[in-house]
Amino acid sequence: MRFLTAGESHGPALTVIVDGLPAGVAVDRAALDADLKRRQGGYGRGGRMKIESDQVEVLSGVRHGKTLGSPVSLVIRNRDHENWRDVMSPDPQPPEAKKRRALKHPRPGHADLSGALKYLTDDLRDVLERASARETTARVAAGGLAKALLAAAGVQVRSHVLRIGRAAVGAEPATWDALAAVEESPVRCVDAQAAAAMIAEIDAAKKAGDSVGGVFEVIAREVPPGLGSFAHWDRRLDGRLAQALMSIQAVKAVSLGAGFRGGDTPGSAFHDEILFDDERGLHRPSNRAGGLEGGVTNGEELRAQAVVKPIPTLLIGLRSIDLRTKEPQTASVERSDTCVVPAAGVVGEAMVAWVLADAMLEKFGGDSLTEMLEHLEATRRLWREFLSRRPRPA
Ligand code: EPS
Repeated sequence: MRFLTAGESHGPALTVIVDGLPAGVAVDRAALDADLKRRQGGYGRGGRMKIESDQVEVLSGVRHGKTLGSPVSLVIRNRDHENWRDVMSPDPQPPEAKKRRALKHPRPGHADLSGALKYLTDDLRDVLERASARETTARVAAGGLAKALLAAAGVQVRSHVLRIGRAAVGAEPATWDALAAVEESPVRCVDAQAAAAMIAEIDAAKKAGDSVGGVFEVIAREVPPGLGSFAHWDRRLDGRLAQALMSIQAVKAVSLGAGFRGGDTPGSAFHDEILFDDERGLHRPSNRAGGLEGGVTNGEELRAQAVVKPIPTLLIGLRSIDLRTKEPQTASVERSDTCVVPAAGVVGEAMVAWVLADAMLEKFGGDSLTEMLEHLEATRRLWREFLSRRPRPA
């Protein structure tokens, strides 16, 4: 499977073309829109989200609620575009239109400067319009289709916030059932006390004209074992998940399972022992590996975390320069969010769902969902046989 997004933050729309989905996947537009709405929410978002009310339009690849196997194209309109028609027009404009929203002072941490050097432009709007995390709305729509495929195979994906600034949940991993309630939390956190502290962190940052980052976790359940491969670097599923999560705007670090603890914990206290009994079958008393060993899923819950940096648009401008005069200048200030960590978790779900759906198709394959599910069922039967085999006593 592959998907390609297009669209600028203040252009007419975001578009995504999803290719390679099998036929017969149920497409529930209300479910896609619900994810778009979750992505728009979270405490700490700015004024833009009051303007937008993201909804998916399906242009192709779906008929009567099911995918056809042909490319699925989706569009999400930018309502704010109304206010930016001349600034974002594809046609030549008088100089005033170009000047009206020109940005000359690159924001440290944003793509502004690296993009200006890459494209040799001193109007940073040419860069930030596409670099903007607005693009993630298209990813969430694509991820919604991946989630639909996974759901048919019994795989579910959820996310929650572990940290915002100095406020964090305890070290104990959140249970799957606790995750159901996070949508009621303004910061998508399982722990009410930690959530209150997170909100205080966002309030303090906002008051100071600053921004604040954090950490989210994505968890997938009922992931079949054997997805990915240890045979080649680019087929290892841990690497593919890390790439997908790292590619989310503002993500600066990714870990799987107990990840960073692997650097300071002895092997005996880090690895998950392997147990078997007749009642529970194969099982593991812990899951510090986060559901992956050797770049291959092992049947445990998949757990991935990502660190989201504080977003680079600050009201207290950091030191920068005017790209035209090279004189010192305070970095440009745009309307902005204070914190996007709760929203980033929803994007993380989409990216993890995408990678898992792709890996499912790789292993179980087929042009229709029916074929894929039959192959999965047959493989499950083989696993059961494999695990019940024992040599006869001599
Ligand atoms: C963003 C800047 C803000 C955010 C935007 C990402 O937009 P604006 O400049 O229009 O106020 O709200 O995020 C979204 C629009 C979104 O849908 O997530 C940036 O520069 O990255």
